[in-house]
Amino acid sequence: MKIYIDGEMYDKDDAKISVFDHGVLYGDGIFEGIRAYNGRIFRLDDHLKRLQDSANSILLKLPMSIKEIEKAVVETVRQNGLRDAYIRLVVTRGVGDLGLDMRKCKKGSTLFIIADKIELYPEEFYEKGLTLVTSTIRQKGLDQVTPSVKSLNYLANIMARAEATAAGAQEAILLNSTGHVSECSGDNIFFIKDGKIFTPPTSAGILVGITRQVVMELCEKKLGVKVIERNFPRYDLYAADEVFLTGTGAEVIAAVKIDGRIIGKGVAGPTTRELVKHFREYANSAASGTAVYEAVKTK
Ligand code: PXG
Repeated sequence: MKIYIDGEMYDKDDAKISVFDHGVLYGDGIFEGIRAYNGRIFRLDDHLKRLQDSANSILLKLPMSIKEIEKAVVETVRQNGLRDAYIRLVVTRGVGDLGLDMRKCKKGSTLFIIADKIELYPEEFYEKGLTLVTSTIRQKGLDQVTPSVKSLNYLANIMARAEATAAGAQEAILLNSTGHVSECSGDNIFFIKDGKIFTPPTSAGILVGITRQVVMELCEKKLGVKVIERNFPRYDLYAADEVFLTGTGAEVIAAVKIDGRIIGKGVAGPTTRELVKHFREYANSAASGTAVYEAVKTK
């Protein structure tokens, strides 16, 4: 495996960053989780836009231009010979001293890219659906560093996921400070009721998922249904016909049991199944992203 760090490729065992990097000392940094399907990097442009937005939001100067970062991502996937991959792109504040002051990180930010094989939910989960529980951990408020920043501070999400695991569930729902549903520990959430499709708005405190965006486009183009972004309580999930999650890792996946309540018929519903099919078709199509191996890029 070859890992990219600040312009150089390293073998896995030699890919190291300083213990004085503020990414390590304070979780001061941002990241993107990206997939490649069939030799194309899925919605790379959108991921890099979100990276830029996250960077601006935390006063972080990216070490190079978005165009150069795009090239580095493509090159890392290429050098690892992968067609289907999970790519982790991380930008840290860089090496500083033991204080919080970001001005002490004089060398500037560090960027590294790992491209690996992907670990997926077993296919049976796409038929049977996932079990969710509501976490006791609240989503960060909008008056904190907003959850829309994909920052290296994932402790709340990790703790929420641990609660799910302890309860025998696969994912945890985070409510926000007003008690509305925001998202899951690593996925956005949607529900379907009487043919209408709903998802929480950005103002609920969510990571604005790339998969969420693609699924909203597919709902409109393929199902002729415009997704409604509005705040909702857990009750709406319990009373839904179908609930599904979206994320880079999970793609589109049904949730069929939430806090002990059976949702709909207790298996992946017809609309969710249709969306899974449309999503996979799209992900493997030439329109889905940046080509890694062809000389001429088709977007
Ligand atoms: N909410 C949160 C909190 C996330 O971390 C999403 C929503 C979905 O966003 P995207 O852009 O992926 O549709 C995420 C993304 C992992 C993993 O290793 C987690 C994510 C992405 C990739 C891998 O568990 N979370």
